[in-house]
Amino acid sequence: MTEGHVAQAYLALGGNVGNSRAILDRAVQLLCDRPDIRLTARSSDYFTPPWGFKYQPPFINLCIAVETTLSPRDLLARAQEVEFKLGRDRAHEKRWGPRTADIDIIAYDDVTLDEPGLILPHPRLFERAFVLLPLAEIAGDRVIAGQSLREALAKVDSTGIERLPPLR
Ligand code: A4P
Ligand code: MG
Repeated sequence: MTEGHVAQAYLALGGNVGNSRAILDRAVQLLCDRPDIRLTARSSDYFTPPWGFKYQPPFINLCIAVETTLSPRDLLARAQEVEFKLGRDRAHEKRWGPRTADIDIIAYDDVTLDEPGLILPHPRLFERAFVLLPLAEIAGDRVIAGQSLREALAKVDSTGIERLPPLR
């Protein structure tokens, strides 16, 4: 990574179809398998009760930090490519329903953006313990929209969320 601006971004991953821990592990590998994106931190995996649409299996969630020379748009494209490779089928899923691998960009430097198809920071970040808990593990002091992730985490309900021991 030698050319251009190197941004720091946080991504949230989740899934509840198939062997989610293995699928999300693969997602992290696929996201970071090129020189334009480098993994700098990874949270534990978390077992999380379904949020939004409640009548579906529990999720596995985790967050990663990366350094990247990709633009926000190109990073989103990369994330969606990985979702697709892992068998996500957007045409046949319902909003907030089951999925094999969902990858959201939570923050990209301090960029704020509100465009069709890309909003930064992620608009529902502060409502979601399943994002804030893993994110605070790797970036508790990080301030997004004026709040540290640790402070934000203290305001949400984390009932039922379990941090899982490493797989290997
Ligand atoms: N989009 C806009 N901004 C962004 C961004 N910052 N990062 C657009 C990623 N995508 C962004 O995405 C819909 C569109 O959002 C994309 O086309 C992209 O251009 P989607 O993944 O199909 O999202 P969605 O499911 O309709 O809504 P949303 O709010 O992203 O929900 P999630 O998080 O994807 O919902 N419960 C638990 N415990 N854990 C989960 O992981 N996930 C969901 C799925 C529901 N309940 C959950 C979980
Ligand atoms: Mg999403």
